[in-house]
Order: sequence, then C-alpha cells, then structure tokens
Amino acid sequence: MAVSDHVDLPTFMEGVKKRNPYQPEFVQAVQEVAEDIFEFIQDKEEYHAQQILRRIAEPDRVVSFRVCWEDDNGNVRVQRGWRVQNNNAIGPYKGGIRFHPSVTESVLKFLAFEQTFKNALTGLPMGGGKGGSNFNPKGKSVREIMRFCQSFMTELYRHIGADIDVPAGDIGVGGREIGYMFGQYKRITNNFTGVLTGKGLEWGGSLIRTEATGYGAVYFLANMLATKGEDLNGKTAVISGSGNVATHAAEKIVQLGGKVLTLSDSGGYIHDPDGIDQEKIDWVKTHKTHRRGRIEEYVEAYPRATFHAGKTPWGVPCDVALPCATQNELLGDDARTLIANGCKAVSEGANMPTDLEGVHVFKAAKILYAPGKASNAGGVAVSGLEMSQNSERRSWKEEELQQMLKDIMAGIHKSCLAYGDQGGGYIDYVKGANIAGFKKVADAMLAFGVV
Ligand code: NDP
Ligand code: 2IT
Repeated sequence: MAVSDHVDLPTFMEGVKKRNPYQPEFVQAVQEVAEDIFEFIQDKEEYHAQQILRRIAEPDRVVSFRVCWEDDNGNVRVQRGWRVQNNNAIGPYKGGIRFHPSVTESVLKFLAFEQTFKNALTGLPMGGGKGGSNFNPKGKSVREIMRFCQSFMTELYRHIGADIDVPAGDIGVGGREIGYMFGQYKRITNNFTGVLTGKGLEWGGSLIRTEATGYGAVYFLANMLATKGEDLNGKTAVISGSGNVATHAAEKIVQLGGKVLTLSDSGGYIHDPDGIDQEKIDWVKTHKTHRRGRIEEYVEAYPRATFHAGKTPWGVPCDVALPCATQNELLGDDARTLIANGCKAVSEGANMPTDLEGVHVFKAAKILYAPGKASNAGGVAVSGLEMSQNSERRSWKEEELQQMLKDIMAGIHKSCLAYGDQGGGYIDYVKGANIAGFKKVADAMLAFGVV
C-alpha cells in the first residue's frame, strides 16, 4: 500500500491547493465534498488504493480557447472560452454553459466537479462537465450575442457530441443562446443530433426543461418539509436571483400555496410584502428576459415593494429560503441571520451559493438544508430526459415528464436519507448527497481500472 493513499484531509487539501493555485472556487467545492468523503472511505481500502477522490478532483481535460467576434461598431473583441470535461465514468460529459464576466477556469472547474456528483444523483447516465466564457451579455445587442455564440461554437463543436459531451444553458445562456449555438453546430457538422439540451420545442427540445430546475428545487424542499410533517402552504419564502431558476422556483412556491417575498439581481433585491404572485412573476420573466431590464424597476410597476441596492435578501424574515442566483451569495453571517429569524429550510437552486462557513452554520443548527447538487438537479435531469427523447426521436407528454421530474427529485431525496440520516430526526443532506453521488461514480471508476 502506498503511503500517499492514506493522507489525512488537511494534507489532501494542501495538495489540491498546491496543484490549483488561484482557483479558490474549485478548492472550496473539493473541500466541501472531501469533508464527507474522507469519513466515508475511512474503512474502504479500495477507494484509497485506487485514489478515487484524487482522480475525480482532477478533470479529465480542460479545453481553453480564444473566441473572436465583431461588435456592432466593427471592433474586434476577444474573449476566452472553456469546456471542462471533469468525469465520464457513468455517461457522456453533461453540464451547462455560462456566459458571465466572472467566469474563470476556477469557476468552471468547480461547476464541472459539482456536476459530476449531481448528475450521478439523478440516476441517469450522465458524466460531469461545464463550459463558458467571460463574455458579458449585458448591454450587447441580440446580433452581437448571436455572433459571439457562433464564434464560441466554431471551436467548441470539435469537443462535443451526443455521446461525448452534451452542453446546456446556465447563467447568461438560455433558449436564445442555445438556438444560436445549435444552429452553428448543425451548419458546421451537417449533423442534426441531440448535442445540446434546452433546445426549442420545434427542434428537439423537451417540455418542462425550462421550468425543471426551479420546480425541482421546490419539490426537493417539499420532500424535506414532509420529513417534519409540514408542507409549503402558507409559508413565506425568500428567493435570490430573478433568472430562469429563481422565477420558476417562485412559480412553484406560489402554486403550492406559499408566499414569495423577494427576488434579486446583481444590483440588489426587491421586497414585496404583498407577495410576488403569478402575475408579478410573469412580469419579472418578461422584464428580465425580453426587455433585459433590471429588478429595481419592479418597484415602479408595484409601488408597495421596496428596492434595496447592493444587498442580498437574507435579512428578510422567512420560513424557507432559496438562493437561486450564483456561487457564494449566502455567507456565514447571512446563514446566522436566517436561522435567528426562524428560517426552517434552505433549498439551493444555484450552484454552491452558500460559502463553506455558511454550510457549517446550517449543519450545526441542524436545519433542513439541501446543497445545490441535490436540490437543483431537476434541470439536468430533464436534460437527461431530453437526450433520451432525442435518441428515440420522439417527444414525451408533459404529464409524463412532470411525473418523472417529481419522481427523480424524490429519488434524490431518498438517496440523501440513505447516507445522511444522523438519527434523532436530523438529516445531513450535504453528507447524504456527497456520499451517494460519490459512490456511484467511484464504483464505476473501480470497474475501469487505472485510467
Ligand atoms: P440566469 O442567467 O437566468 O439568471 C441568473 C440570475 O442570477 C440573474 O438574476 C442574475 O442577475 C443573478 N446573478 C448572476 N450572477 C450574479 C452575481 N455575481 N451576483 C448577484 N447576482 C447574480 O441563470 P440561471 O437562473 O439559469 O442560473 C442561476 C443559478 O442556478 C446558477 O448558479 C446556475 O449555475 C444554477 N443552475 C442553473 C440551472 C439551469 O437549468 N439554468 C440548473 C442548475 C443550476 P443579473 O441579471 O444582474 O446578472
Ligand atoms: O448546473 C446545472 O445543472 C445546469 N446548468 C444544467 C445542466 C444541464 O446539462 O442541463
């Protein structure tokens, strides 16, 4: 047995930090998983001997490329694009594409690492990947966005494929961008294939893919509340973000009888004491997507609401909270504030929205706390169903898909219970998700030997 096989957690993390300098998000994501996995594999010699965690924390490959495009004034612009293919032990690489100025290799490596466990939890055959660019869609014309997407795909196409790597949307990438990228893929390759998910319904997309992440996060929340004999009826909810995930989470909360008090964007949050009902959610969807407006304009349409510039919404008292914007948007002090104000449950719609200190605060308080890799898996799950429909060359009915999404979220909840039940009525969902996701990928890797 090699000495290095049995390093302790701090030594393992030292190595991760050393090998990934200036990549704090990636190191954070690995740390959060390693805290649980080290305990789990303590007495499992094979996982040590085969260096499984070390291998999952080393992406299969990171492709980085230049993306040139011309803006409306004829200026040449240069961005960086990436695809991180983290692990394909259980299926083709699968994960979204993010366009945001904060995108770095570290951010995409953390997202691809998380995606590996999340995709395993869905029970569908998908490996983990993520891609994107530091391109900022804000303030760009639709034509500029189209040209950028085409240029991005002109390089990306050679790295992806329906059985190789299947990208989808994420921050800054919705149906419109998927359309431009799919159009360019098809043009270059002359191949009409399910190479992207989140496609339009007319050209191979799946019903409920758009809604799936937000709806799934609320189904997961309802599953957690049910363990305490509770439901969402009459509960107040604080939600961050106002994009795809946030607006659909809000919609499902309202459908299940809850009251949504907040939404946000990078400019601040709005607080509507009357509740953000379906009509107001529709207004936000149109405003943010089609008018490309800011959330602060909500208070002009609904004057009883207030706008809080530069702030996150975690100080607003609530029964349940759903961070649905971005990573590290809910810090240790925010977690303490939520608990002090009586928040009973947190379901993450975003990826790693809670920082490590916040995670530890929620765990110590033993509240119902679902990490994104479990609670936001509904989106990629329906992406997996889109892949199946594309392979079958048919489309399933909405009711079938709604039921499958509910069943998959209930299945993930069950997997979390299997490994996270700590007794005394406390379920550590972080631990449950980490171990259940790890075990599936790890066991596949063991079968393949040293590759
Ligand atoms: P959208 O682009 O539709 O919306 C993103 C929202 O988050 C916007 O309101 C945006 O505000 C806000 N936001 C983005 N970056 C920041 C930031 N740095 N600070 C504050 N607010 C910010 O993206 P999605 O809704 O698709 O994604 C939201 C989260 O959900 C991400 O973490 C994503 O990885 C995760 N996720 C998405 C899935 C999907 O299917 N789309 C699946 C699973 C997880 P602004 O308009 O000001 O930029
Ligand atoms: O973080 C995520 O799970 C996504 N952005 C969705 C990925 C997908 O392939 O649907």
